[in-house]
Amino acid sequence: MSEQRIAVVRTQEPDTTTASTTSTTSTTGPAGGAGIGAGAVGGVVGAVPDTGTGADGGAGTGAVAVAHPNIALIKYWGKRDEHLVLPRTDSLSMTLDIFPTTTRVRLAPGAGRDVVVLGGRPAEGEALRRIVTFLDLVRHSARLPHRAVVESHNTVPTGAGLASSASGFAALAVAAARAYGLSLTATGLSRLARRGSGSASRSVFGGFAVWHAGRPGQDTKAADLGSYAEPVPVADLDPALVVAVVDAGPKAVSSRAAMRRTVDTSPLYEPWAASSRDDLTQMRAALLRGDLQVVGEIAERNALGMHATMLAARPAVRYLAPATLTVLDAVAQLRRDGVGAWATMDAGPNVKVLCRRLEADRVAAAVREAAAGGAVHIAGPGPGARLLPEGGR
Ligand code: 2P0
Repeated sequence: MSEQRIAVVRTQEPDTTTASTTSTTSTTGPAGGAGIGAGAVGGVVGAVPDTGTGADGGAGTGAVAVAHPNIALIKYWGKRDEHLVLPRTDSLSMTLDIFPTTTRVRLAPGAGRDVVVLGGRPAEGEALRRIVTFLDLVRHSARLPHRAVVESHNTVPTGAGLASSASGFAALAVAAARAYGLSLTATGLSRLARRGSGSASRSVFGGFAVWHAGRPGQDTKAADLGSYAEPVPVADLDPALVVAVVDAGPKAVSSRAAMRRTVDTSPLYEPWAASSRDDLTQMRAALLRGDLQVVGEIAERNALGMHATMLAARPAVRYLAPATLTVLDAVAQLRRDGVGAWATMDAGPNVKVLCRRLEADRVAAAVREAAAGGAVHIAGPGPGARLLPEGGR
């Protein structure tokens, strides 16, 4: 396993398997009575409760990190452990160079609760609960009780099946680890990000990454240690992903709920999981020899198979919309015209088309016409999650 170092040098991997998943603090409302409503974006630093310990609340207790979303070419769909976020199968993705998430974490010693501001608005409900639970895990690992102020700016349409939770929890993991003084390797950060959202484990790395499911049936600690992402060796591919946003609205069923229902009720789930393991082996070989056509063909069949498992769930989960199928028709036409283009879809109706960088403009034009008014973006392989200088953007 390659132990790349991103944030800080490892001393010892903290045990992140035993933290409680429920916060004992209130997770609603502004911290310490300091308002975070009006003017919260620029004013979030000012919203840190007055603890009398200075603006940073202590030495070295703030950090900013940036991370990019990733798109899976071999999908993660189904968990074997909900608490540890352990998947049933390995998955493989490309991190994008668009839609970054920037997250600042500042410790707030003395504050009674965490303050979380997403895109300038106080987080609430499930989004807030997941972030506070994640911070509880970091606090437990770091043996530091302090609450935090989290400010995050996401440039990807949230909840649209465009992997906003991947960039979000990867950036949060890197920033929170530094703010709380956790000394983790890139592998350790990947494991930590996984606990926030499975796909975030892959966004810790740039380019292509594989997320290992790890071996089932192990004790908790061994199972946690065995599931992380790492970079995948690839030949010179010069790939692009053309992202067609046919609907940027929030999805009706969360991916978390949809994958649970699929595993529990779909008769097609186990056959897909078995074929996905073969797909991964074949795709790794194709990436190594630079065969984009085979990579694309495997990615498309893997994604369609994943959607088939959902359609067979009881009740069915259907993310694919009429506009999705129109874009799929355009992709098929591109292939008939001799252009290498292969589609993949996640937990939403949007389509990502894998192609050669040199042909991305042509693919984008065809997809734009089919997407009828939807935004189209061209992405290349992007960087892994990283710390920014304090105050940096
Ligand atoms: C993926 N997706 O591999 C797959 C394909 C959606 C379809 O990872 O429950 O938000 O937080 O671990 O990571 C979306 O699921 O789920 C996802 P949780 P996550 O990209």
